[in-house]
Amino acid sequence: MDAIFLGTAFQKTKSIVLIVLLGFSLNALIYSNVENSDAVATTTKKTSDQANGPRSTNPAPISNTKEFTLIAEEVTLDISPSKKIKAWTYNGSIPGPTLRVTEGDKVIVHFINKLDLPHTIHFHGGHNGTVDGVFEIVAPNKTFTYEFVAAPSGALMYHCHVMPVVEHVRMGLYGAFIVDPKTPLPPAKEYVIVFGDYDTKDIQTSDPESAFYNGYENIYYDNPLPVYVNETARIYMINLSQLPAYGYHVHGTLFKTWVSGILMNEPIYTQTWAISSGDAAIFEMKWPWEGNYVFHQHGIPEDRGAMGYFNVTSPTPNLIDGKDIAITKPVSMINWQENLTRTLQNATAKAMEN
Ligand SMILES: [Cu+2]
Repeated sequence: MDAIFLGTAFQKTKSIVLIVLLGFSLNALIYSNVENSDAVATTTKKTSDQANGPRSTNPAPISNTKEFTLIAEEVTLDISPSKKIKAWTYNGSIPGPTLRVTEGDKVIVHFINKLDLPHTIHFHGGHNGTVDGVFEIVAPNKTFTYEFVAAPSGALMYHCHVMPVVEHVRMGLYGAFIVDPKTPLPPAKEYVIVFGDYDTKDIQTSDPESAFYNGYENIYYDNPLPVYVNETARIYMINLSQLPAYGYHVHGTLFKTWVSGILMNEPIYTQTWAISSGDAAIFEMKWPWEGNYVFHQHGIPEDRGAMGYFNVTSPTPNLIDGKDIAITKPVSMINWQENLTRTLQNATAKAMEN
């Protein structure tokens, strides 16, 4: 009996060892694919074509090099009509500039740290550990160059990763990193919304007094986002607040959501979609009626500045496709948004104050 029992136990142990070994090899296989950005790019293209349905017939852009310079600098800027704050910024605004590339591009980011403390740039998405922006601390007045191949396609982000990270991010060191798929998405009017927060008394509080889109309280309530009737609005939404996940809600329509902002995911229809800090989503929506359609982070943040609306109007006959309206060509509103943020924030550089 004992011998039989021992034999059975041995067989069972052998099976468990085999299963564990198989699990490890599978993990290793998956992990090595994720680590290899070329593999991610290949996988993404294959699945994103399947996931997003009809595409425009524009030829795929050839991969190339996209080079950026981000300068960490201290400025004084407005985050509401009554709140002027000292901010740490990339290139003088909260958020920093939206970096937009195409999947497969070689991305080169020159970082110059003009602040009095060490800082970094940590990108979300695929890259090797030598350019992760965590352990490669950049001292004051030093520079660092980040270089990697952009993947996967979707709404990603960048931010400082020096501890205490809550303070470094909340002070303003963050921005959107958009990776377009090699096969362009269908035409849409495109907006980038980076959700952030701030507190004038306690920079590390979990209950901040201000919550805002693109660095200014109620920015799109006072300056609504224009969209035409039946024109698709596409929102790249990125959460770099320090708040728990609140739902992004839009009035008058359901919207398509790409979970985590990753285009290889199949989109789903949602009425509200919660995004945690450090995560993102891509939304697409349209309205068959004129009107003002509110969007907000449902709950506490909407009363602290995270409220805006879409102003939907009927197109007039003289509109230019690709400039005013997205019929066969996309319309990017990102420059308009960045100019609006800069105008409202009215930043003053540290050196100029003295
Ligand atoms: Cu920092």
